[in-house]
Amino acid sequence: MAASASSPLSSDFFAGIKPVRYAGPKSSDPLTYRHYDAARVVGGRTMAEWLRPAVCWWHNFAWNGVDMFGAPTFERPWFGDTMDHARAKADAAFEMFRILGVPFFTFHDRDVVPEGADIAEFGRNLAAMTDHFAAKMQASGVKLLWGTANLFSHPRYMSGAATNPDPDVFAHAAAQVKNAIDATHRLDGANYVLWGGREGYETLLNTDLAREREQLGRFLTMAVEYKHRIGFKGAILVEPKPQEPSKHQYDYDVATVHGFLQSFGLEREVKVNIEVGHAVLAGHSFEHEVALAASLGILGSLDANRNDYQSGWDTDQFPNDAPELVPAFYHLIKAGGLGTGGLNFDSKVRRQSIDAEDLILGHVGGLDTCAKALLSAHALIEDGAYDSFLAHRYAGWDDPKAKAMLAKGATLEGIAARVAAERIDPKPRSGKQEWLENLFNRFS
Ligand code: XLS
Ligand code: NI
Ligand code: NI
Repeated sequence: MAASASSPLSSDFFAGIKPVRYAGPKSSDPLTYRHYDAARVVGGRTMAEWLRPAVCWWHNFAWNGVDMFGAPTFERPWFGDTMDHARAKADAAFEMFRILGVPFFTFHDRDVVPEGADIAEFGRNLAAMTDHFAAKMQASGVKLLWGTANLFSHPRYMSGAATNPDPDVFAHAAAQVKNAIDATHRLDGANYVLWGGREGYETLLNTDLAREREQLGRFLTMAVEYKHRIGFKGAILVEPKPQEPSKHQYDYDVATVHGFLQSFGLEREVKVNIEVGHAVLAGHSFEHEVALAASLGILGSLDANRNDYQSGWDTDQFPNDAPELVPAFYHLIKAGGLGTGGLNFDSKVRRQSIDAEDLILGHVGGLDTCAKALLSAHALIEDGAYDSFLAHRYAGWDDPKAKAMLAKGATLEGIAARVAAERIDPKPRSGKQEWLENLFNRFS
């Protein structure tokens, strides 16, 4: 089949690297999984079903190791902006998926094809590459966790995409998102993501907040309407982030996104893709964002990459600290899993990590870290002490008089009368933080 033919630029980039297998916690071979055992059943589901891990296109195959002070450090045979390069990139990507044994991938339109001369050519390139991917997905069994559009790299988007003061930029972004949803739909993607990197401001002095918010709400509504019109079954996800690259983004954190969705009547249509590093940038913990999204019914998917705590920006590193992830995985399991979502490694190797093997090692470590956190959180739940602590702490609310205070018709004066009649005088009770921290440590 022509569409799946390899590019003449294809290489043996990963030559000599064998498929990564599960070898158990005692393994000292760095190219084996010590905790991620895809088929192992934990709490009624396989590890692969809980985690639904995905490799991202941009950091692994498009990023070249550049930073603000230095030139690219990576040499990859597929670097270049032609369709032949794009096909060589796809060959390398699917080879990496095979080595890692991961079931999913994610991509931006711009990661996978050249933009060409105009949006029409960009659309044609993307449609052609979509056919190419479809054949490779069919042959490998690898699936698409989500697709998205890059509405932040090109200079036309420097003042925003949907929130741009220029309506022609809004229109261009709409056309690009339409094409990216089409590609995601054609590939049977489980979700479609919108991350608003430029949807915010650099200075409030040049910004009409009210207008930009309306534009973004309208844009998101049209994306949801389009999804239904074409019969795309995946979830639409917004990825919260407080700042970077813009100084302030409208999708600041889970709570902000939920309020935004409610203003436009989209809270049952759109969920969130929560990124570990973004949660930290927003001044929260990852578990806070996961727990809040689950409680609001908008937990969609996760980007598992962490930040370096000393740097203060989105460093997109592979997760490497399992105990730190246990509280978030507790909430994930309690929520019944991620549904159509998964665990995307929106992570990149450091710019000194120039070997093919480094790409594999990063994912092996990241996946093992998440698998270990899953096992710990599951053991914590099985033990039961934590859940019974929580139940006990709020047990007073099971009392009918307590429930009545929250029911419609309850009034402050009615409650005040009861407090007087029953001489209510609550005594402080310990919050037991140290006991809880020690308990979590026992399972980490
Ligand atoms: C950037 C975001 C981005 C999204 C996809 O910080 O994490 O990579 O995941 O556009
Ligand atoms: Ni990010
Ligand atoms: Ni991300």
